Amino acid sequence: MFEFELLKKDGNARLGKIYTAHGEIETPVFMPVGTQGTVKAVTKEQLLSTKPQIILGNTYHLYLRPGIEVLEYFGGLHRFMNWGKPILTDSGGFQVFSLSREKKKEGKHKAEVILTEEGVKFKSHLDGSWHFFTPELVIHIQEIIGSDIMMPLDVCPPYPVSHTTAKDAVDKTIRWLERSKKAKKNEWQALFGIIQGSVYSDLRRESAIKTVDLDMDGYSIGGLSVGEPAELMYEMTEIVIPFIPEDKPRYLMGVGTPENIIESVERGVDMFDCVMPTRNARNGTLFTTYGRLNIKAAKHRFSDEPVDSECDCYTCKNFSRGYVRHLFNAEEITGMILATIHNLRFYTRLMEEIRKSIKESKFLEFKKEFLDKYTGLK
Ligand code: PRF
Ligand code: ZN
Repeated sequence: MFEFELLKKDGNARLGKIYTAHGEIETPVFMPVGTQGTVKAVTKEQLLSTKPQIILGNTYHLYLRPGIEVLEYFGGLHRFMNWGKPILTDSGGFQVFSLSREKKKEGKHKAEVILTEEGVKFKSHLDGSWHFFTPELVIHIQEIIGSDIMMPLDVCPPYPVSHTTAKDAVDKTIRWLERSKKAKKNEWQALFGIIQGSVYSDLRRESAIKTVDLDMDGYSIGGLSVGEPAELMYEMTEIVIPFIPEDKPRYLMGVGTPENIIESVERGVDMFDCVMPTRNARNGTLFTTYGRLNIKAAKHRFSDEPVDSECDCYTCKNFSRGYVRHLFNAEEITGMILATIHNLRFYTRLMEEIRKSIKESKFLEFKKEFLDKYTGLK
């Protein structure tokens, strides 16, 4: 029920197709983030108007709320949220660590994550209650959620981190992947392996080799885009890609900006997810052909132009920058909705153009054209 087909290469950039129980996905693909069973600020119909192929959900959040009993009662996440297309779920490995770090920064609590060989004990960001995730439980939860693509529980260290701690994270992530694979019951759901190793080349190589040895349905590159310079992220991606078999999809987790995505596609990445289009939309930062703009700025007050004249989204077809700016300044919810629709369509259109350029063997030409405009070189 899960398959990947490599259709064409242009340099290292790849055009492919993923087959899942809930339909096909053309790659390279961007997956909008729907952490809590909704892509924030849009209804299913509004989301569909941006032409997404797959969305992402989070095991951590869905387990805490509404909880697995509710998800089981409703027959899984697809049925619960009335979403017929594919869903990928993240394991919670990353959220457990990053949400606790956020709290630490706020100076609110002490030790909130306890890492052992068995699993990870963590405090809920909602009510402070303690929970214990094991690789087996995280697979079980994702089988109740019924996602098409599951992620195993992993250890994602912060940046920077010592070689020793990064090595521990790699080793634990591998041992947990073996346990995840054994725990998996449903044939139709895919399970990826997650490559860790921070910014250490030797660890990245070791992690890639050992993860690929376990013959997973696809391979995620984790532990990047956590504050390291973009060049290091590209370097680490370049190191692991040659170890991943050509006939399996590669997913760069939590990435990124349009520039990050283009650079990573060039290096052979097939799948991306990021809160960037949706989160930025809600604070008034919009992506356009000529770069980002802050729609709240006074200069848009009398603008009768669409947000992006080259965009075919509902927002750009119907409203002016001046109107969207007004909605933001008046704190009307519709502002966030219109901005989210636009940003999501900007990202899916970017991926459509990337795929077209690979199909026509013009990826590098596309890259130059896109970046010249986007970064203001015109
Ligand atoms: N692991 C998991 N999810 C993730 C990451 C990771 O390393 C990242 C890193 N950018 C984003 N999401 N499980
Ligand atoms: Zn638009």
